[in-house]
Amino acid sequence: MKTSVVIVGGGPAGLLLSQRLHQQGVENIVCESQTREYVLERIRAGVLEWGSVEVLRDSGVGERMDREGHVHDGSDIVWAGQHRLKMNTRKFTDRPMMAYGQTNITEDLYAARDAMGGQIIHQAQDVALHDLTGDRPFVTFTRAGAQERIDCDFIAGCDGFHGVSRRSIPDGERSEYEKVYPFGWLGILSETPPLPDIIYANTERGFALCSQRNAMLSRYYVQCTLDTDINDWPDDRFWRELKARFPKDLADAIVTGPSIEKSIAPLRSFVVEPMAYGRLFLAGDAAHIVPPTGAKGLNLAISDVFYLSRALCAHYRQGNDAYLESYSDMALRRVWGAARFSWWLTSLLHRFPDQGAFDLRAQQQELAYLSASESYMKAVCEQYAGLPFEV
Ligand code: RFL
Ligand code: PHB
Repeated sequence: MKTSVVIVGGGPAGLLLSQRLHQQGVENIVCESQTREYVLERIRAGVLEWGSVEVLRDSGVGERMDREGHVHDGSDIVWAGQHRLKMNTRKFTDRPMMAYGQTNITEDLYAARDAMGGQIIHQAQDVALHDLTGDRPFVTFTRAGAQERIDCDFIAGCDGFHGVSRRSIPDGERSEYEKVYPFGWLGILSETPPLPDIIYANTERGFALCSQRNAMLSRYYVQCTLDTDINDWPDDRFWRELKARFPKDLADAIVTGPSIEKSIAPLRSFVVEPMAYGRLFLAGDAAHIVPPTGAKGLNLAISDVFYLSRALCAHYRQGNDAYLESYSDMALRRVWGAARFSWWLTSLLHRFPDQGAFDLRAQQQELAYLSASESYMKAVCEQYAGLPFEV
């Protein structure tokens, strides 16, 4: 086979890139190792920055999001069992946020790709990238036992943290920056009405979060230790622990019910530099992981794709490679902004095993200062709302 761009990975980053390139007449093939059903079953992100909302609309996948997504003014933080503050992005940055699930976005992208006749290969095994620094790179894989090959001009590595693309950059040519946190999030999805707001909690029992997908679908998380066994957490234990981490009025308002999904996510920060090597360009979780506290992972995948699609379209439509050449630097500036913010919010809201009395007081003081200082809150909201895209 032959195409202009092979996109490795059919998660949100790969599908959105495929859609945006196709809209501009740039041929591409998506090569995904799993089945479509598997990709659609992953329950992940739920909070979109307004910049992401606009990119999704511009990509022709905004219709259901605008109908079903919940536009809100930002998220709340409760702490010390009583104080409540709002990261009011609408007030401080003029930009609201949107609650709309990653599962829905992925469904919308698949529907849009199908409608345009996009080519997506599923269950591609042993995907390998070749000749990345030559003029004619290619991708090989096996499908149903047969070896296949796609020749192309460029390869987009959108295959997530465990994918093959990042590892195809030789060891000596890449730098990796990593921080692993000594806890995870135990999350559940339940078909119950959510609280009206997204609320993060810093409590002595550990972090917790009330979030939402739609009027009858709620998402909740509690901080857990890394050795937590999900089998030790039947629903009633989860609900008890969640409610114990919120002030009484909020705990009483949480509507409980059977969980329809339950999983544990360890927390990690990770960035690879550069995000390009020869004719390979990385986007999304393939290049960086942020702890979910800042709600930035999917938003970064979308901003990477915005930059990369613009760069590839400028190459094909105007013969201009300036954006391709600056892709890695430009994407990394935004990535580090979000990586720093996600690390900071994680540090502010969680209990760490080695946290001493001094650290705890400093954490509480920072929350008190955030409650008291409009200028500090404005700086936080600018980052929670999402830094602007570079022109
Ligand atoms: P994905 O979604 O991991 O998709 C990568 C795809 O590549 C495929 N793949 C391969 N294909 C071919 N060959 C190979 N060798 C391959 N290896 C892998 C995989 O099957 C998969 O389909 O990465 P992508 O597209 O970059 O998207 C990134 C987002 O999924 C991720 O950043 C977010 O989910 C992170 N995240 C959140 N982000 C937000 O912006 N807001 C949030 O509120 C938010 N909440 C979250 C989150 C992530 C979480 N977890 C589970 C880590 C909450 C949680 C709990
Ligand atoms: C979610 O709804 O899954 C969610 C919301 C906010 C976050 C992380 C995850 O910071």
